[in-house]
Amino acid sequence: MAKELGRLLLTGAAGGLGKVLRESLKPSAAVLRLSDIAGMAPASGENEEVVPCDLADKAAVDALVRGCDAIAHFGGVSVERPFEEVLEANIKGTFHLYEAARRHGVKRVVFASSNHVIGFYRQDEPLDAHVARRPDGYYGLSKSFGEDLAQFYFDRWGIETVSIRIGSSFPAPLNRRMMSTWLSYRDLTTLIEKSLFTPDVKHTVVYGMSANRDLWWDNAAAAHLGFVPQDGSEVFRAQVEAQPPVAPNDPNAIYQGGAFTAQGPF
Ligand code: NAI
Ligand code: 15L
Repeated sequence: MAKELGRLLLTGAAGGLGKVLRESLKPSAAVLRLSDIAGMAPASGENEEVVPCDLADKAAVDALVRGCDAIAHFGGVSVERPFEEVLEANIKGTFHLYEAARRHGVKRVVFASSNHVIGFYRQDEPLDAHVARRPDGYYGLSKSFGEDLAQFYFDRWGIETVSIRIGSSFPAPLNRRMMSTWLSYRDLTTLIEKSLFTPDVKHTVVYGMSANRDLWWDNAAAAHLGFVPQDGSEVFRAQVEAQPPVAPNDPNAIYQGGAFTAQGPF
């Protein structure tokens, strides 16, 4: 049983991961405040609050954060999109969230960063959490900005963040690349719990991946979180390798960020 916060804000609650976390993070807080710009199922019982909000609206985000003890920030544009869309939801939106955290004394954020902050590294280059970032698009740039915001708000205001560079979190890996990047929902939930409740995390960067066979990322710098993944992509290998082979010049076979490295211009 995880420790319990008073009120935990989950942004992106209507999204693919948000719907999963709405259930799996229940034991982490007395009240889960669920927010998204998209429609959400109504609150069920006293342990949930549903608060629609556009992250681009600074005043609305300020009101959203008031009264919360910690934030799991999963809302925003989650794929490569035109810069103007990414700017509003991810760059301004994450700034609004940290400003509200500062104003209302929130001391812990879990930030859903992404492997696309390092997407232009090749798949044969092993990385740790300290490598220079190589974002693979506007989306990756926005997550890189989010990690810098997290560091700044720790250095200036003492707000602690765990930035989780999530690989590919889906029920199963969808292609060969995701055999390396896959993160099960169970392992994602454990990693968020560790990120919420480990003392003294400062700004920690951790790669969000399960115990897959062929890993590109080294989490030694985040060992203090005590995250030990329980799942692995190997059980899906036969079904993934039944797919047609990927051409050697396909970005999915070359770069850690896969197809994201070749999207746009819009
Ligand atoms: P998703 O696209 O299903 O969910 C994102 C949610 O954010 C959506 O419900 C959307 O309505 C909401 N949103 C978008 N713009 C908003 C705005 N202006 N104001 C408020 N809410 C807004 O994405 P998913 O897969 O659930 O990912 C959740 C988070 O995790 C995202 O931040 C994504 O970048 C990150 N992530 C996910 C990965 C994955 O494999 N699922 C991998 C790496 C990062
Ligand atoms: C991400 O950052 C996306 O949000 C998700 O939809 C996946 O595409 C994932 O990265 C990935 O790289 O597989």
